[in-house]
Amino acid sequence: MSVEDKQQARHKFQAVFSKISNECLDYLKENQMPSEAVKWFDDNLQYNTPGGKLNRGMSVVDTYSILKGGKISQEEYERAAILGWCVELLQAYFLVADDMMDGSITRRGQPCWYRQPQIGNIAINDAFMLEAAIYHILKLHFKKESYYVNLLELFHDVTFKTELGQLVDLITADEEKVDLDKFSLDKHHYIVVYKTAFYSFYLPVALAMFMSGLSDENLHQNALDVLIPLGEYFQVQDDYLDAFGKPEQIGKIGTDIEDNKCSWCVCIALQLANKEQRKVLDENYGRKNPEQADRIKALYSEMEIESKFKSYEKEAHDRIVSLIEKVDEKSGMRKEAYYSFLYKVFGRTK
Ligand code: GPP
Ligand code: MG
Ligand code: MG
Ligand code: MG
Repeated sequence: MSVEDKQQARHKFQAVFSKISNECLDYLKENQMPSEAVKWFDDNLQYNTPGGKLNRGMSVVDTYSILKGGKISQEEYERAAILGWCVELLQAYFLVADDMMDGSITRRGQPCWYRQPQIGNIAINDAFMLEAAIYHILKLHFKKESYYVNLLELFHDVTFKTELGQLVDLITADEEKVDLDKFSLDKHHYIVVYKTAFYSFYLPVALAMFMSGLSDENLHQNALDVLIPLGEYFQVQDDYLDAFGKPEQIGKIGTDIEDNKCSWCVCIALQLANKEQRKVLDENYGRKNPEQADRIKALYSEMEIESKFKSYEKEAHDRIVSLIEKVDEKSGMRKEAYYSFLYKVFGRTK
């Protein structure tokens, strides 16, 4: 797809957001909310929902279109896009809350929502409202569909799984007492599969599958077999970019080292460290002091974590391609649906 085509696809998708955000605001008006509350929710929706890469949301449309053989009507486009925006609302809900829990500074190139003047802890309620908007929109547009309960169960289950991952992420990152023995690649695997892979990769594809009548459990299990490894790879990239990406490019300032996170980078460093390097890790990781975080970054360079990441990336790419190649297209699933996802994330720099 050319840059112009991509831009156009983004605009078309964004147009659907105006419609669903207005439907959410109408609900507040029907409930006689004071105008300043309607404005507050509008600002919350606009600030937190449409400004990201939109990969997750647009993947619902792309996958649905691939499953339907490439041609879909305007009406079908709109319905798939509405489900896509529900994924983006879920993402917005998670990010508003995650930034508070991680004490982050910026997101998508602007201050995190909770850091805006006048917002602070109200952001907790704002996050809940972004989540509630999902179910309001699903009811408005999908209540009559035979797969409505499947959609509801899917959103609920994926949300619960993400929260499990977030819990392990948080309790493995004790900020009072740094104990690097708690970290391992196995622990990391669990955290990233749960906190990221289900909602970012399985959810968009599963929504498109339900919408196109593919609800067989085995088929969904097959989708998980490809999409969970893809999601794991995506979160390893996120961990890598947290330490090595430029804030102007990734739109956020990394906090994993200061937050004592069980990141892929520190897990690899721990595996390879000699005695002195381990000492540097023990004495500097997980501290709020920027000089200590810089010491860890210098150690990562010395230990060539960047080149370890490049090798991991190649290995993960080849492994995922071989998983995709195993897909049985007679089942109704299409390899192209997975490849389009892989191309969106492979080698990303933001
Ligand atoms: C990404 O973690 C995971 C999430 C955003 C899920 C949060 C889940 C909740 C239940 C709130 P991250 O902290 O590495 O993301 P980022 O680097 O974008 O802050
Ligand atoms: Mg975070
Ligand atoms: Mg986090
Ligand atoms: Mg991160």
